[in-house]
Amino acid sequence: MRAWSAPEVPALPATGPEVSLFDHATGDVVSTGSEGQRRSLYVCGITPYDATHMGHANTFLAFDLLNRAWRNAGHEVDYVQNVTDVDDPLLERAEKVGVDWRELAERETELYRTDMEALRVISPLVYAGAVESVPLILEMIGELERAGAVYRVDDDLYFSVSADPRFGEESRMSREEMLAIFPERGGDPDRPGKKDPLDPLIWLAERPGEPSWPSPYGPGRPGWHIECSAIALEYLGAGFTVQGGGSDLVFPHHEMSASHAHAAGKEFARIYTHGGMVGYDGEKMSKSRGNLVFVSALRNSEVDPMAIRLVLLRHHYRTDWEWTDEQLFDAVDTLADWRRAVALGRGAQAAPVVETVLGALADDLDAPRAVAAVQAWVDATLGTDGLAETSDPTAGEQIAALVDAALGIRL
Ligand code: 5CA
Ligand code: ZN
Repeated sequence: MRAWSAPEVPALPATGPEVSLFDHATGDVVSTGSEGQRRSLYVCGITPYDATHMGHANTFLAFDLLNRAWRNAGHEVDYVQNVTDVDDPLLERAEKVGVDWRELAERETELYRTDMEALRVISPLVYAGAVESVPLILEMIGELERAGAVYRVDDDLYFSVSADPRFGEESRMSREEMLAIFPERGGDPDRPGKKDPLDPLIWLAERPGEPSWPSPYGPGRPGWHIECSAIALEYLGAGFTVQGGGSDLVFPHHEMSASHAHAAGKEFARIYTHGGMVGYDGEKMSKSRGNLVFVSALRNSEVDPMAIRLVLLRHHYRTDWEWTDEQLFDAVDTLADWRRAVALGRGAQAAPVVETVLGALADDLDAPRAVAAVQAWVDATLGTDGLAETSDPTAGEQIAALVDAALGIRL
C-alpha cells in the first residue's frame, strides 16, 4: 500500500548520541544500540474507520521522534507500519453508515496520509495493509500449525498461548490481569471449546455478508494479532529493534504478536515501547467513545499543523494527558515567538542548544526537555538588546534546522 510523502529533513552539523528507550518487557530504559548501523521499527497503525484523532497523532509522533533521533545519531532506519484494513470495527462502521468497507478504509487511510504529511511525520518505508498481507498471514499460520500451536473451534482457528513458554514476557501482567483486560480488547475468553480462555483467534471462518479470502483452512479472514506478527517479521526480520504503539496495545496485542513469533521459533522485537493515552473530557480519546479531536478538523479550521505538533511535543510520550484548546492557543503564540527569533538570524549561541536537544531526545525521547531548551534560546535571543559580543551570527539558521530535523517542526 502507498505510504505518504516524506518531509524534507535537513542534515545537522552535529551527530546525536545513541538512543535509549523505555522497554515495557524489562521495565527499564535500555540502549537501542546493537550491532551495525541499521535500526528497525514496527509501529501499529490505524484501523481506518474514522479520522485520525489526537491520540493517534500522539503515538505516531512519538515514534517519529525515535526515527529522527536514530537518523540524527547516524543510523539508517527501516520503518514499517500496518493499516488494519479489515477488522470488526471497520466492517461494523461500514455497515452502519451504508458504505462499502473497502471504500471506507481507503477514504480514511487517505485522510490519515494527509494528516501525517501535514504533521511532517516521516513516512514508513513499508506501509502494509492486512488485506494485501493475507498470503503472508496464511504462511505464518502454516508455520504455527506445524509447530502444533493451532487448533480449531468450529471452523475458526485459535493460537495456543501454551505453545510459547515466554508468554507474558512482554506485558509482565499476571494471569488475573490478563483475564480482566482480554475481553475489553477484542478477546473472547468464554467461548466454549477453547483450550485456554486467553487463546486468541488467528483465522476467522467466513461469516455471512462479511469479506473472506480462500485458505487451506476454508474461506475466512485473519485475526488481528497475527496480522502485525506476519507483517513485522516479513519486512523487518526476526529480532527487529522496536515494536511501538499506544499503551492500549500492551496486552493482548503486543503480547500475542510476540507470542506468535516465539511459537514459530523466532525472536520478535528487542524492545517494546508504548505511547501514553491522550484523553479529552475526562476519558481516553477513542472512536468508540466518540470524544474525539480530529487532526483534519483542526486543519480545516486553518490551525497550523506545527502548532498541533508542538502541543503533543510538550508532553512526554509515555505520560497520559488530556487535550485542551488552551494548549493549542498557547502553542500558536509560542511558535510565533520561535519564528520571530530565528528570523533575526543572529542570536544566542546555538551549539549548546543543539547538544541539549539531541541529548534530550536520545534520552527516552524527552521532547519536553528539548522544547524547553529551544524556548530558553528563543527567550535569550529575543531578550537581547542589540548584538551581544557572544552572539552567534548563524544561530537562527542552526536552530531552525535543529527544530526541523529533531522535533519535526518547520519554522
Ligand atoms: N490497527 C490497530 C493496531 S494494529 C489499532 O490499534 N488501530 S487504532 O486506530 O485503534 O490505533 C492506532 C494507533 O493509535 C495505535 O498504535 C494505538 O495504540 C494508538 N492510539 C489509539 N487511541 C489512542 C489514544 N487515545 N491515545 C494515544 N494513542 C492511541
Ligand atoms: Zn498492531
